[in-house]
Amino acid sequence: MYMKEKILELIKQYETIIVHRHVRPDPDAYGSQGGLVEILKASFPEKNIYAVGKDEPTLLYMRQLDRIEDSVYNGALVIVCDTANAERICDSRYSLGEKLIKIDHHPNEDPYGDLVWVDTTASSCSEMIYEFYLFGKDRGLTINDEAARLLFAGIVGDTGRFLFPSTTEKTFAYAGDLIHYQFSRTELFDKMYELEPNIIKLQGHVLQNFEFQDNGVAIVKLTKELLEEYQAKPSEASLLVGILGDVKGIKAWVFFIEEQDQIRVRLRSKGPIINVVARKFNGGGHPLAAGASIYSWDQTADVIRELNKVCE
Ligand SMILES: [Mn+2]
Repeated sequence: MYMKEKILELIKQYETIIVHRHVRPDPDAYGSQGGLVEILKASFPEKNIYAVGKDEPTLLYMRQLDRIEDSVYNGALVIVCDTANAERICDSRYSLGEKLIKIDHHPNEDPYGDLVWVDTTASSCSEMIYEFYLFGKDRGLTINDEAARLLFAGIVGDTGRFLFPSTTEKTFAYAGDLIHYQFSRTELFDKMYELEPNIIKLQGHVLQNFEFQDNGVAIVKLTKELLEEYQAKPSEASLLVGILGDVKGIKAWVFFIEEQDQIRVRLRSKGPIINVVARKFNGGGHPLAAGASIYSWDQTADVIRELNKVCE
């Protein structure tokens, strides 16, 4: 409670507030960032409030980002949503502001910022932003339909449509609140889960070809050549990582997705803690959903060995 109060006090003190989120954004990154910006704009129309970062083509339905000059950071308050480590903050200018706030639900490995509000029991950062609104609604905070749409999308995204164990009674209660606002859930769900025909076909390839070991570990390797064959971008291939969760007997799995200059390692688990594996390869994330990068196909054997260790 105390931290939310301090954050609200700081927000009230600043005329310019710039909100960031992580690189390779997902709906929760956009949702928490955009939801917070909409709440602050509705609450403090006299302030200058911006959402910044690189556009993600697959998430344009969520929000347009603001383009701002470096000088806007002079004397500004910067808030970063949904980002565990400072290196993962999209737009490195976050450090140009006067004060920095971190709001996140990942393990607090890098407590950057003057104020740090981390709640690892929250399903999503969007859930935290709604909680922040609930805290502040009698202290000057207002919400609008667009904020509700963005926060709902963030919660839906990070909980896998309320399927993951991170989904709590509070998550459902907040989602229940949010659907009272005016936005089309059908339209939102269509945008969130529609896939291009070529990506559906790539999904078929993954389902036909994943390697399944006796110990419940599954492995998928998507080379540059294969992605070219399906005309799929690495970011699109990443959208498929969750599909192996339905395999009977699966414990944990890894997707290796080749990009221009690296191979992205995307780890998922139904129990074994796999962010420890990600950390061994300069990555990180949640206990059951994490990522890292390697630089040659030879290294995949090292990742698989570490993944097997945590699944023993
Ligand atoms: Mn998140």
